Amino acid sequence: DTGSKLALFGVLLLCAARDGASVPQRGMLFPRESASRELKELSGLWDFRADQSPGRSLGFDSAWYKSRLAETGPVIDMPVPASYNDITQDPKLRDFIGWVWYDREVVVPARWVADKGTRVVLRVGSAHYYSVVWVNGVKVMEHNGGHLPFEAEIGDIIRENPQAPCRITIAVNNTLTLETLPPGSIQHMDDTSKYPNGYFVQNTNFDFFNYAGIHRPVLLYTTPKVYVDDITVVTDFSDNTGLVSYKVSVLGASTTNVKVTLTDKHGRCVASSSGPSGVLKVTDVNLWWPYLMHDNPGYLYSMEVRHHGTRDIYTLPVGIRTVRVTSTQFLINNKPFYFHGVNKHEDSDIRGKGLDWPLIVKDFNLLKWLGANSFRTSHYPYAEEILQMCDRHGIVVIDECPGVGIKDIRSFGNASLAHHLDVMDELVNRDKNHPSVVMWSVANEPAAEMPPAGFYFKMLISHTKALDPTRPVTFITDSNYARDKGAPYVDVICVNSYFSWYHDPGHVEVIPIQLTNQFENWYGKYQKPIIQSEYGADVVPGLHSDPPMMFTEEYQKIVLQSYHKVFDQKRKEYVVGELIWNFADFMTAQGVTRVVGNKKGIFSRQRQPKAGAFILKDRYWRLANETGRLPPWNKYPCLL
Ligand code: BDP
Repeated sequence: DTGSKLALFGVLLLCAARDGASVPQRGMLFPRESASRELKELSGLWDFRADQSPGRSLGFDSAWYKSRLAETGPVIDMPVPASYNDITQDPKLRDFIGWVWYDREVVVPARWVADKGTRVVLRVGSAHYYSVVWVNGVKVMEHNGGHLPFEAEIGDIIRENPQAPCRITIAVNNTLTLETLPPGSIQHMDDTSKYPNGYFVQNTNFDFFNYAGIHRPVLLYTTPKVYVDDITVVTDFSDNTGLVSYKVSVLGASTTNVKVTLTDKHGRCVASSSGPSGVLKVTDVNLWWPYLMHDNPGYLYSMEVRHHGTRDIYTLPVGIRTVRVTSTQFLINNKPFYFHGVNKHEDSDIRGKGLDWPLIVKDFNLLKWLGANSFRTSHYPYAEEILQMCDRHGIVVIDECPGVGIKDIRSFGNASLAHHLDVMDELVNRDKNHPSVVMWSVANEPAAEMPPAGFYFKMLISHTKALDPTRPVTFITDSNYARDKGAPYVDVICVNSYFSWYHDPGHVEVIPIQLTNQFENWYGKYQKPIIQSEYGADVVPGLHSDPPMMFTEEYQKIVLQSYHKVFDQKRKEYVVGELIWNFADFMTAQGVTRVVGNKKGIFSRQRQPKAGAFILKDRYWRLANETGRLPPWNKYPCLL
């Protein structure tokens, strides 16, 4: 009915109006304990309720944030972090659209409350997609967009009533509009001969399940009142000397009385400096190298930043390396780097997109087993915990923002562009210091042939380059090279193609000619290095046929092998990488082309290898042997 339709739009408008009111983000250093900083994780069970009212606005109308959720209606247990969709048996919750509410009480250590010189910060690692947060019924922040963290200082609120437990309420709305990232649209079905009253669906243009909820850890941490708010490092080297240019911003006082010390893996001080900016010189530097490119990949120094007045201490891991692109090469530390890697998703059974340490560690073990040296964070920023693993293990990252499924011309308007620029600000701000991140990807397969795309990508890419002049920028294309309006602005051309799958299905014999032409056309037009950023084929594990047929293990194998032959010719010229689609099977919306999700994984969703995984493993180790350094065998017993 019109009433509920209007109400839902009301809620969406509420979102839009709130956008401008978002808390400005300053530094977003990953929360770490130190002698001056404490941390309290709020992972575990929260109370939860989906607002099932027709307009989804009952929670706001009845001010559910004013008391415990359990006092205003029924609640269920909800784990944090996790997507809520697959946690219950209720199909309404799996496909829910609108506001869901979480709350829990927290015991705040008495000394945090007593000491007015302590800042208490509430941080949400990420929530999909629009969040409003209250502490003891007082709104403390809002955030537009999933995949990235947001935080607010809550010390004053908890000090108002030091005896009471601290109640945290988080309302999260997963609605996607033409102006969100990723974009989407709500469609109302008015034909009552076909649909129930007030029926609506969420349309999207991306190929993964629209999981929602609080996906990354929520925590409280403390800093002194005067504190290190942000650190930016840019690294370089000349001969044997590493150079770390740093900038520190201190908030809470005008003084920037800081001391910076760099120590090596053994805790030995290798350089130090005073003041808010400077250059640290490291003699006999250990550069940060990718996995399989060096005997000692992922070397990290520790940069301790100490504020004298309040003794605030923050320690940042620092990898010293350079990235540069020529017309035919991607260079790390001035040496040609070839991406032999994967595309991933944050996705698994039951927890959906929720951060899960066993899964993360398993995936890194699989990457190493495979001989993969890189991945792309298709199609959104991954948890910072994952990037930290990449830094430590030397896994190279193409860091992608959530600009996926930009297909509607209305999503190229000013409001969309402004939000997209904000998201790039947040992403670069969060990830700028990770040595593993070597390139920014501003979008995946946008409708780059549409007239507004030229202006849109020019703005977006130049903005990103201004934010970070040290890294190349790309966007991932699938469109015809001649019509692509964004390609002139990128540093590296990243192309997705599915020859013999979406085009000429079943005909692997077309791959050599079509793939060769793809590369020659793009290179001929732009003279920039090219990465095959996606290719692959679906496999239902256990299906076999010879001659190979689509969806069997044999078909995935022959598609991969046919692509590889062309890669081997073109990597001698200007192809600088190949990333399989996809590392593992993943959940998607339901549809006639998806059999319980996308099955292009070389591993199943449960991380068991398909035949294609062994093809890739042989190839990647061979490539590693040609282009880099195999690790000493005894260091990797799993490879024996
Ligand atoms: C590509 C998309 C990716 C899809 C893939 C596919 O970038 O998100 O999952 O196609 O269809 O075009 O498997």
